[in-house]
Amino acid sequence: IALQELIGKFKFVRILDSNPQIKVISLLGKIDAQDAIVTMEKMHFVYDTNVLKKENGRNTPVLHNCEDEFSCLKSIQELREIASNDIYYWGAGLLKQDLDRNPTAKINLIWPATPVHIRKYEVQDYHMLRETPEIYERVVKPYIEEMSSESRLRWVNNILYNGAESERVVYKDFVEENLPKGFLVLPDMKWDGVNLDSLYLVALVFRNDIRSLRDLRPEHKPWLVELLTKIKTVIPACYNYAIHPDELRVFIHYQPSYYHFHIHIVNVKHGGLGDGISSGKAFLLEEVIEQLNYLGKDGFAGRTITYVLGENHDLWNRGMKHEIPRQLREDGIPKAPKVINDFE
Ligand code: M7G
Repeated sequence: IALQELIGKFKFVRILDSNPQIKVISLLGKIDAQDAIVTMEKMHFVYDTNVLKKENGRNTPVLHNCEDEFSCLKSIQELREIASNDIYYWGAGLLKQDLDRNPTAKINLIWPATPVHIRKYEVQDYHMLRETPEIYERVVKPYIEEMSSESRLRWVNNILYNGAESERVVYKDFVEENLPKGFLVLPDMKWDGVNLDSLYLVALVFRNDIRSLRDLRPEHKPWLVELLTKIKTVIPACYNYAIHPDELRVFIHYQPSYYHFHIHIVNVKHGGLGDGISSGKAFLLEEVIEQLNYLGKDGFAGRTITYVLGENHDLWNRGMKHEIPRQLREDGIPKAPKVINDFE
């Protein structure tokens, strides 16, 4: 069924979250009596085609005058002044839109959405916590096992083995007799696929023995180095060197949403991604590789990892919420007093 048809049937239930900074809103609703999540993101401005100018051997994108009918200023159809003061003026404008050349919003749909999806998109409180190897073994590992079901990872396997999104794959490194080493890179669901400023790709590996950062051991180092080198070689070439290897932020998430090893590849200038590129969630692949030099043979399974966890995450109720007061006690950090008087 096509996206348009599904969106047409969407019956609104409630707003899950709204973020004015990244201009994203997530709505919960029903489509054919099943839960659906629609996420809408206002698109970035169009400016005239980047001019690629050779400078010191690099193709430097130059942002030049907005001449295109959809470019920033040219696209203003109506303009109303809100107020002015001295040399300052501000107003509201209506911009010319076009489905292909200047769409208004990027619209994502998850349907049927599971309770895990709904909780992930719902506004929630976040906490910093330490995951020790012991907590990992006791709480997190069993959870990861449950989350590695065929249905949860179907989209990954569809891409790797069933040709899903195949026309969008930008690079496939695949040697039949050496499948475990192979990987492919394609545009992430988070990217509009057009604006290089917000380039967001995801690399999926063919091997399925690595569920997360926790499974990385020193023996994986050469493989990871090779992956990273290939990514930094191939991706700039795929985009005609409008982006350079040193402009790619390459990282993995812990905790990820999907426990099949994958790598996020994002334009370094793209910061507006909620918590997706924050410390406490994103771990730079270079740093991960470097740490493997110092971790023992158990690699990341033997390390305490500090990260951010939301209260809607299943791990929160499976034990993490009890770890936090325990850790604060252990650190000698006093509890907040029960009654806080107003400051005089
Ligand atoms: P993650 O770290 O497991 O989750 O990354 P999170 O970043 O969502 O917390 C999985 C990545 O895969 C995310 O960047 C998703 O946007 C992306 N992704 C998820 N799905 C279901 C798809 C999909 O079907 N196709 C593509 N191309 N990307 C997806």
